[in-house]
Amino acid sequence: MHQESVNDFMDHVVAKSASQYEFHQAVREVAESVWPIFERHPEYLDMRIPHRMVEAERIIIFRVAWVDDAGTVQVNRGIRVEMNSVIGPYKGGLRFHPSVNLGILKFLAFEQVLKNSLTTLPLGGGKGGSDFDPKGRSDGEIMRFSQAFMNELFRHIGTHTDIPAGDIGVGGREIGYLFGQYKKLANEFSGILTGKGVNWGGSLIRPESTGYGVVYFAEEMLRAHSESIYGKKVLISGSGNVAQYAAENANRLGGTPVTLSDSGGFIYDPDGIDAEKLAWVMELKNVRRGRISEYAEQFGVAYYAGQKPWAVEDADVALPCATQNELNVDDAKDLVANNVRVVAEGANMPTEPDAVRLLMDNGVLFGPGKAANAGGVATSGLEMAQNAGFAVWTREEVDAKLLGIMTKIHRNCRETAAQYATPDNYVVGANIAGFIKVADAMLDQGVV
Ligand code: NDP
Ligand code: 2IT
Repeated sequence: MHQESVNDFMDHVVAKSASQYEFHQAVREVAESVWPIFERHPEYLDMRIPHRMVEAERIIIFRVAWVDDAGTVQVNRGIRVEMNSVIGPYKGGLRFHPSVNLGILKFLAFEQVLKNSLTTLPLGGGKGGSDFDPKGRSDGEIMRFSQAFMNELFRHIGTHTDIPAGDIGVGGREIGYLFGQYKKLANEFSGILTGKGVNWGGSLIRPESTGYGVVYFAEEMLRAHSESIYGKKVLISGSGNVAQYAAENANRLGGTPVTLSDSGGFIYDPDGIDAEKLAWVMELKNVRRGRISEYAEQFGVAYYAGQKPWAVEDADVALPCATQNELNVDDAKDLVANNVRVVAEGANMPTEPDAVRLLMDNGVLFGPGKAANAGGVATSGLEMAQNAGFAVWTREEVDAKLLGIMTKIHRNCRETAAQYATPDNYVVGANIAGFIKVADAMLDQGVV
């Protein structure tokens, strides 16, 4: 049976999920990494582990009907992909964005399974969301939509079954409304979401954790080559949760973040986006919900409408922290031409496959999202542990645990990569290490 090739397998995947391009992209990368291990481990193919891993355990698709401020009835689609629960309950974020569809959520859920496996914590994988567009919506509309979304989702989640969190378009505000509605419907105060407010069961450092973690991971990549982020110029895309705290941690470690972006364009601040400017960005984005172009007016720097930050010269580190496929092969050529040392993915799958190849072929250290951005979900796991033990840990405790986890993930990727490729091949390292833990658990638990 193990004569089947990656291409045969991908034909099967594509036939069963036509037009789910992002899902095909995510699965192909993993299949290409793990196929060589089937020589030594034919049992994985004999037991159809890859075929089972690409089939979600369960997908819930539901209508979300709600009334906007003008009194108009709005209808959106809600989805929760419960991908794999072999090493723990389904865990993964909710995305509210007009581009959300089943293929995007399946790619995110598939990545999440392997990412959560790497975190060292007992977390399965899932992802959900809606095609609801929060842009321009009032707080009241966000609340009513979130409540309507939870009116169905509450049946399917639970502390030992499925624990959603935030992602694009879902931050502290939305988690609050979702949690309040869950509590009303279930008549129970329990940790069924992570990213909660710190006064009502949330963990300190969870908002910071994805951005902090990606910078800790980039630092580990540099340290493996006797370098550090200290004094280095850092390009960041996005200006949401992940981008903001990536910039904060780059500053903490002595780097200089110089760009931020949103879907309108990017700003370039050659003097660095320091703590004071970052506080202004957080107010802009998290309170006033404005556009990053306003930064350029506020601080007298350049704004590049409709462009991405990857061509900025003399940069050392690039952290794509916005969305999938935001860094293409031409962007990768710019990064190589500018001698960038490290690309670490804060977003999920922001780098297109041919761009990944070009970067790695040219000696750029490349940290794939499922390893580099795993600090967010790992800290969600720490929030779950605190909730389960009625405990509240300090900032310092959680930050130290986050750093420890990122360091372990980095070491695991390098050690695994060294067995099958070269230590610097973090793609192969992350995919194989993440896969083996899930695959072995699936073998242990039988054909289900
Ligand atoms: P936010 O909603 O807080 O911020 C998203 C940012 O990305 C915004 O600046 C947004 O700009 C920009 N963006 C979104 N879609 C697009 C697009 N199609 N084109 C250009 N820019 C876009 O989300 P997060 O910061 O939470 O998430 C960012 C990335 O990180 C996502 O890939 C997410 O999956 C990933 N991630 C998030 C984790 C978390 O804990 N939050 C954990 C691990 C990964 P605009 O406002 O103009 O749309
Ligand atoms: O992509 C991700 O890892 C997240 N959006 C965070 C998931 C979580 O459950 O904290």
